[in-house]
Amino acid sequence: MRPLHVATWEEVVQGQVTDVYFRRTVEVLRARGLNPVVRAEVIAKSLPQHWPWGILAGLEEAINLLKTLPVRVRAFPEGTVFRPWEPVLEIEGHYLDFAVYETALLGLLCQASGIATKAARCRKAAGDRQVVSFGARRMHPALTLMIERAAYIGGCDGTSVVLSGEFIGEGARGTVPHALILVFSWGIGSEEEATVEAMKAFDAVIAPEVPRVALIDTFNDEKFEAIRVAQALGPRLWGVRLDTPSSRRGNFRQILEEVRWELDLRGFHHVRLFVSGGIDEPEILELRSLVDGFGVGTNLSNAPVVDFSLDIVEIEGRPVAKRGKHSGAKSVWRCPDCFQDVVVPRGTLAESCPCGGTRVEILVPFLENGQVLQPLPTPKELRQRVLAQLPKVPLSGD
Ligand code: PCP
Repeated sequence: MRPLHVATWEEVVQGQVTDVYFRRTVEVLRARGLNPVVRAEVIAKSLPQHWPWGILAGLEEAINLLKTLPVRVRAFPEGTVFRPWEPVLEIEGHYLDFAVYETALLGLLCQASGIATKAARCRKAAGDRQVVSFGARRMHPALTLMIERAAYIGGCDGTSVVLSGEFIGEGARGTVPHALILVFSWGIGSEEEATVEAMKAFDAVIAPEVPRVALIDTFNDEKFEAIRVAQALGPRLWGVRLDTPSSRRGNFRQILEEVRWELDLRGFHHVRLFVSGGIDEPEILELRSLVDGFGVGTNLSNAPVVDFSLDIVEIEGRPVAKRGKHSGAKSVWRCPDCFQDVVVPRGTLAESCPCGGTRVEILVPFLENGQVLQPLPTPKELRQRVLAQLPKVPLSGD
């Protein structure tokens, strides 16, 4: 019985999550006694939506898988900025020892890196404004921890799912759903007072350290709801959330300016504005001067995947690659000052950067026959690693 239609860890480790042509390839090569030592590297030749850079994520899971195999692995540390054509991971070993794991390996890196990169782009667009991952409900729940970990590493300030909060070590964040206001409208027999009464109850029942964020678009005009709930909760109101339905959204910025004006006019300068519903980079850039926080759902959890591929580039020490790929083992050197990279044949020294900086190698030994050679930082540490790099990369490739 498989209540959730997902593969188990055991099935992944047994190589069952594999495209059948890998299994047949193993059969043919084994039958012909061909099992050379190869190097295979993971690169993306381009990135979605003309992204000039990506954030590598999913590496911890990839290492958990690869450490069950007799292979050597070099990789960029998780949370590292990468660019097209840079090998972010390289496997060295007998081809038959890892052939069937290509499908699962790429799946672990492609999806998580897409989400982490989108989160980092939203982070950059938002500046010091809050960005919270609200997208778990758009994806299969078996993926929630991966999705929200990648969103957090990429730079989100928090995630909405309880279990993700425990997994990441950063308590789950949220406001209130429309359902709370709707049920209160029934409970008190009034739609007019439902938001205020629901928030008063929230304030009375929920632990004081939880920010009081009132959802103000359920029944009435956001401006008047904001004033009413601010008058009801006063200094205990952290903010108001506008999830205004698209049919009523019109000029969202003007609605927010109006709410801000009316709140400030009445001394509620402390009440922050939080928006959600269809939020992506353009909305963040347009509203960040006015809004204190963004709830990003679909555009984060359904971020485009990074089109990583794994290709053999060396067989028994001889450089060889398919058309369209560069053969041979490589090194990637990055200048910490100008943040520019060079990809060179492995063993080529490239310390000195034209900017005067001293480059360092970023494709580092990670695994040797089951031994993990690098620390696997916590999500918090990985997030800090990403935040430290973001000032050095542009939002657009122009
Ligand atoms: C949605 C819910 C999600 C937000 C919006 C993500 O509001 O709050 O977290 O939206 P997105 O996928 O468009 O970015 P509703 O669907 O109105 O749900 P609720 O009443 O539960 O807040």
